[in-house]
Amino acid sequence: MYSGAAAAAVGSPRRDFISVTLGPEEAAGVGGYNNSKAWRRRSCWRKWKQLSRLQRSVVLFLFAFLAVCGVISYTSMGETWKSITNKSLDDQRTEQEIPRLKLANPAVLPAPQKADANHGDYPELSLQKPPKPPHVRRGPSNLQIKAPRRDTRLKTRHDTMRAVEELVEADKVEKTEKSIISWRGAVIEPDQSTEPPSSKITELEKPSPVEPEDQKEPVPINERQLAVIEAFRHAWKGYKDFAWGHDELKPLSKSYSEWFGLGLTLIDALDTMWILGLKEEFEEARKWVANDLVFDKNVDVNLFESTIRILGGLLSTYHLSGDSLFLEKAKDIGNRLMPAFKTPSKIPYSDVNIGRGTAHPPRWTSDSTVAEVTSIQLEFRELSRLTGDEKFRKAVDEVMKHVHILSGKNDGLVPMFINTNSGQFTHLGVYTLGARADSYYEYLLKQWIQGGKKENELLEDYMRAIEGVKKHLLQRSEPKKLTFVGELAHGHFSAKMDHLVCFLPGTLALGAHNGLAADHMKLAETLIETCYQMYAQVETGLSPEIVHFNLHAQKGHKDVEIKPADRHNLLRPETVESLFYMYRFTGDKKYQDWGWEILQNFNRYTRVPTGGYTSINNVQNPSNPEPRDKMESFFLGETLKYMFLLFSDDIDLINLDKYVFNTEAHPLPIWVPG
Ligand code: DMJ
Repeated sequence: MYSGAAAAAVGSPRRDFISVTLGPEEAAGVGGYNNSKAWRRRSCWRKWKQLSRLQRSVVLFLFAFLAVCGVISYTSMGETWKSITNKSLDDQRTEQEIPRLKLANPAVLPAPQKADANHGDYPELSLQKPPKPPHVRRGPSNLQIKAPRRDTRLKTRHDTMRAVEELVEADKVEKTEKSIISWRGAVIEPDQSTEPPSSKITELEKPSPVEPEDQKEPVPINERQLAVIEAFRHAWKGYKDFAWGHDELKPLSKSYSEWFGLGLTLIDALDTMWILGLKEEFEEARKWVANDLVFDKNVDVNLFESTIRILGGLLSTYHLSGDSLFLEKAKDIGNRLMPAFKTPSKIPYSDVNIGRGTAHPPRWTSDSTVAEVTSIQLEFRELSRLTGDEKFRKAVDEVMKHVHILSGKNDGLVPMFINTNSGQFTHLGVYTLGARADSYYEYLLKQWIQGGKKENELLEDYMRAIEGVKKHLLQRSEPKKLTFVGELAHGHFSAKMDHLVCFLPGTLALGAHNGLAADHMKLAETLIETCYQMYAQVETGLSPEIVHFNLHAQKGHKDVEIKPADRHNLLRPETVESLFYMYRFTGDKKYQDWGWEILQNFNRYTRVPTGGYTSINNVQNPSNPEPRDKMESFFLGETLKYMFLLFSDDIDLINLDKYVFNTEAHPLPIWVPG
């Protein structure tokens, strides 16, 4: 209440300050008190008149200001009220909008828990931003950190805003996609090759912003997929009953074999179980990883094999499940493998003792295998991205850079050995796409894809190598004129082809899908036909480990000849792997049918009734294929996984624009620029 004469507020002479005075009685708090309405009105009016014009305007302005504020807050309260009273109506509308906006129930996993608890173990690691949580459609539900239910998710304005942002993002992606020429599932970016080289790999640090994978109704599992699940369960039963926690099942002797003593089959199979939706099996295996998987062991492991199977398997399972246990284990094994890189040339040794932290080459040589030292990159690069620790990536990148400039190649084709002291290729003059060189070519392309197609040296090496294959290694057989990939030894062509080479059609198709030359796809089509014939022309319908093609027509001879030493089958995945890529990119059902034949023949000749599948010694003898009593871990890690994916019509089941498979079929995310 303002009145009277006592200066209460501001005694400044400046005109733009208000000087308010209080009457002596009020100021003193004494005097008569008349509270009649008329008196109050009169008194107010008198006081109003006593104010200067400036004071009056200020007061009026304040009133006006307060009035405006009042109106605004009334409106917003009204909206809140309305939203409360219309809540159910609003909810219904939101529900109806969901399908239209394509935002329904995104299966957003919360960010995988960081491994804070273990910081003490790895003081040098500064954890990077956790990856954007992967979206999951399959897998044990109680291990998924579930998205809130749709109705609660979209209730708040914040969530709606987020949903709209996602929509805008999705729209952007869609627009980008529209500028791309595509055929069923295949993507060709016309100006890929014009992209400027970039060594700024640090830009590529974020995981792909994957679309929620469960937006659509899950595609129902079909009969062939069910047959794969049945096969997996049968194999798993044998492993569980007789080899639990060991490296490989010996299904006939109902026992196991150890290679590294690290539960190789179990780890290799983790993400397969996730993809096949085998909840119980996955949970049980997870428990074993949590309680029994120990890397602090005085044991020599092969760097390449443990990287692709163990590190790769743990990383992909981490991505699919969002469960930080697997990342912790991946970091542990990753760190323990690092001593392998301590060599004079930085080309890693083949073997590491993961308990002692020492590494060494094989006893008889100081050479490493070229495919081995150049096929560990996807895994270590991903480990660096997840942990923020560059040492993993630096170590493997250095190998690639070194090999990139190394002499001794033949039109991009590499020899099979490299010396860990000198860093030079050894045993020059022998070139193959099979054992000891195979995945060098595969990883050139796949690293380029993983890194967002920016590392041009990788692409150059890949393109040159494929030209080298065309120039030196391709031939056609008789009588069917199958195109095959042979070998070159000191200038002499050999019509020998390992089953391992059958990764190539899939890789070529993947390259074409990513914008590389269309003739790569043509070559892929002819080569996969050849790989299929390596099965179809054999008595059991299963391919041997190695075939020799006939270059000249001979009466009564097929294209494929098999030497006695080569007629075993180890349940390998390469042909099925390529069939999967071919089907994904072309939609041609014949690839599924071929895969189905192969699965049936595995069931016919390699299935052991008491559980498990076995490698066989003689693919040419259906009445006695001579079981070898061993189920390799890649049968569960790769062969059955690719079978299941081959029979699926759901291109989002491990979308090939979001994931790249390592050479052991463990999917790792493709990075997008941060
Ligand atoms: C697997 O370990 C990998 O696929 C590797 O690249 C080659 N050998 C086996 C499967 O045949």
